[in-house]
Amino acid sequence: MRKEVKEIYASYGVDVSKALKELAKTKISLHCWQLDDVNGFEQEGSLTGGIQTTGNYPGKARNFKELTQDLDKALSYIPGSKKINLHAIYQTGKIVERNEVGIEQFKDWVSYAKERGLGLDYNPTIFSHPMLVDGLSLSSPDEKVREYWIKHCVEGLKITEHFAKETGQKSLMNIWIPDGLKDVPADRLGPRKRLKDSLDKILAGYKYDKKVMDVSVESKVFGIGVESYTVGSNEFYLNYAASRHICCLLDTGHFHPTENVADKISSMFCYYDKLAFHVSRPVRWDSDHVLKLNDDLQDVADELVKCDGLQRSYIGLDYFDASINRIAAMVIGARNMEKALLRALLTPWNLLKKAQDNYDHTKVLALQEELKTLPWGEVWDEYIKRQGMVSDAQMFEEVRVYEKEVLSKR
Ligand code: RNT
Ligand code: ZN
Repeated sequence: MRKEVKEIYASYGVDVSKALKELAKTKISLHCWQLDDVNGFEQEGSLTGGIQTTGNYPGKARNFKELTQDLDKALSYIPGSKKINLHAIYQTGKIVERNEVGIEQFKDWVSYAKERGLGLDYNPTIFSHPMLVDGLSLSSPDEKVREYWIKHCVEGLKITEHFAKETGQKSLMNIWIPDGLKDVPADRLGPRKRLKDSLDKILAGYKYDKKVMDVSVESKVFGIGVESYTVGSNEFYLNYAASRHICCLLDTGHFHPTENVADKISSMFCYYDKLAFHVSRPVRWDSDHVLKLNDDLQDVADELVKCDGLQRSYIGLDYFDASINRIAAMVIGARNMEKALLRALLTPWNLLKKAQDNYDHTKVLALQEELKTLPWGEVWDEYIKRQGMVSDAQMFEEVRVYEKEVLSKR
């Protein structure tokens, strides 16, 4: 990085070294499911629950060995503090029923994470399974179905606490369910009351250590096949999480396409100490495209920085593209998250806020636009170098070689 770059930012009151330090300690949870199209190790079944992967790019990881081999490759290009986000379907060893999945099934992952100094997050997998009767789980009218999934989540609390204690890093257990209806419901309230009751039973099912882990609930607006009604809507979970003192998770793909998810962050920080995120890129719907460094992503990163939310948020990524090289997909998306955070950290928010409070909206606009052409790319290159990593271009070349030498032979 040229010496002038630091000076340019300093002239706006921005300390580049401080920004780089803050970025390096901000944890990003990398979703293992990008590497195998949300398949997991239980079976080669189809993905159900209103989510879909499209594409059939060769070389998909088929087991723990291949997945961790690919993950290691991806991690070698992702700078910063990292955690791995797991789903119950990534259980290893002797495969057990979902409601039996426990610590034992994740000992391989715990050793993997500890050897690399990584944190771990956990998600009960409440999709792609026959116990989703008529697509319903925790809100099902059938008590047996609800109990099955409640048990799965209670076991999940123990797994998550174990992750935190073993890795020495805070862990998040996130609950997402696909429950909903294709057509206009006869009863909207009934399923929601049942979901509320099921969640209460989960939270009462195991007294987890709140100092080491959090639980979050993830809302959605609709899914494929459940277009008319989603039981776990945004309003449902926002109120549930606030009243139970747990985290509310915002997935940036789970809102109406013209809704600004970034705008929700400051409202939520007025009432919550911490937030959780699945950063994704919706294209016309919740399509889970790989993150691009676009305005939507930048807006989310900016809000997190402005709200002093970086160390108070669980930032997880959630995209899965099966039509391109999966390792490149994971790395490009993760690097874009980091780039957006870097740009946000290099922004003189104090100057901008002051101009707004002085009713100087012309200055706000002028400054916002002026900042766009500052040499943040050089700061990014410096960050990558300090992290001992190669450039974007070099990364792409190396992933191509890996594709030829490893992936294409699967
Ligand atoms: C689905 C949700 C959910 C999943 C992952 C696999 O719409 O976003 O978070 O993508 O749990
Ligand atoms: Zn999500």
